[in-house]
Amino acid sequence: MTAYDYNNTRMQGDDEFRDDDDDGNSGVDTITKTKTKVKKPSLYRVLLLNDDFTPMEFVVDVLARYFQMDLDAATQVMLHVHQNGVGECGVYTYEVAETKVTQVMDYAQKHQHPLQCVMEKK
Ligand code: TYC
Repeated sequence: MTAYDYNNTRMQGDDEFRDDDDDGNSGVDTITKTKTKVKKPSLYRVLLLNDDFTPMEFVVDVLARYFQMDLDAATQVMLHVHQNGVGECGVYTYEVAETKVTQVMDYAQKHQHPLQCVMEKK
């Protein structure tokens, strides 16, 4: 009989159980320890790319609308992208980042602007 049984498939627990005498070995308890397995999610940067055609006001609107920036922050990020070619809008878990990219691309397309939004693993 194994005294310790590590079960790595459990998502939470960290429990230590002291069994009853179900091993039939009177006076000897089996301790089962479940190891807690917690993984931090990978993070992704959402980036805006510069182009020569999308109006500055539209980019500021996008940053305020989808990245919860106030007018000052949105203008700063827009100017950074305008001057450097690329800039960070925010950092999110995979699904949130993917949703932001889709929202920005759909919104730009709807308004017939060539604005590009991408994500990259941090
Ligand atoms: N370069 C654009 C212009 O001069 C403005 C712009 C800024 C476009 C940021 C895209 O991600 C962008 N109208």
